[in-house]
Amino acid sequence: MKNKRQFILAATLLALFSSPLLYAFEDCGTSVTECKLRQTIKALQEQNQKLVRQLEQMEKTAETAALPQESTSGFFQDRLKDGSLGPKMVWIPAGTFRMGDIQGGGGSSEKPVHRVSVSRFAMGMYEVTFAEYDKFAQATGRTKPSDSGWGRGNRPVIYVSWHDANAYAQWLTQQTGKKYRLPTEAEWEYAARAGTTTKYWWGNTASHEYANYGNTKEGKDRWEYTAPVGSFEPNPFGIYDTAGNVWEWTCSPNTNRYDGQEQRCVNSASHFVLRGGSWFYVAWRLRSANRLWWRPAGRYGGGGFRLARLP
Ligand SMILES: [Ca+2]
Ligand SMILES: [Ca+2]
Repeated sequence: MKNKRQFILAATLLALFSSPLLYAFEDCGTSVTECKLRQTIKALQEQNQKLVRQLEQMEKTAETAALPQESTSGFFQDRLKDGSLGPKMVWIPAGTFRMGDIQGGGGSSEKPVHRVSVSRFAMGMYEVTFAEYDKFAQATGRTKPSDSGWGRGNRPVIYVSWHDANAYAQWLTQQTGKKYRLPTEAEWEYAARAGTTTKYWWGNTASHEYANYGNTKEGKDRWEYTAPVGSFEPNPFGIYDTAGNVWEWTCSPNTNRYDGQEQRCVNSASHFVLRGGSWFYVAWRLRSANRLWWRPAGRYGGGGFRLARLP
């Protein structure tokens, strides 16, 4: 009973001190002690609110600083240790898709067509460029790869082995604190299809209006060799040059037929899969389902890569 009385007293006092009415009569003067007590409580409440607001602001600032540089056009860039920005990355939503030779006419390694679920991840908006790779080579004392005289800067890096691509991903991971790696084959095809089931993301007919291939110039394709990245339209996910320009290394080992390895990243294999065709290859190789495989040490004028980044 005593506890109950104390509880009611405390609740009454709390209600009284919280009441805005009370403060309207603050200078009532009935009791100096009571008035001072009220004033102290009011001051403490105001101080408390001020601290809460300060804390909220500090949390907001900390969150903003930790966030990667987001842009309104759908990409983000993580910061490197020197304050500069990493490659432009695009979030790819989680989903399920049909992987493989949906339209027919593909190679035996593109079969069977099967359903694959992919978790949310980010994919490079472009193939990794010479500018990006050269920065890494410079910082780590690696030999800069040849550009065959076709130009560096925003052209896709070429003559990079699977090991080179992985070293770059590891360096970027260490620089940004975010996990970068090559995409698995499944992630690559899911990102390249961007919800489409056609041979190419733009339809079933090959076209130089959408990609650089065939070692020839035609229409919008004004390049015999590599084209600067982003010279054509992006696919529905907002990523460029999945079809053509340079082949892109994946972290999945080659298999004669799909057996689940296409959803895995491995550290070593006799051959790794590359995707997307290149400036040199025929249109058949640019199909979203097509697969090519090279030795991990192979460096070619048509071989580059694109990075994935985990959330
Ligand atoms: Ca061309
Ligand atoms: Ca490509």
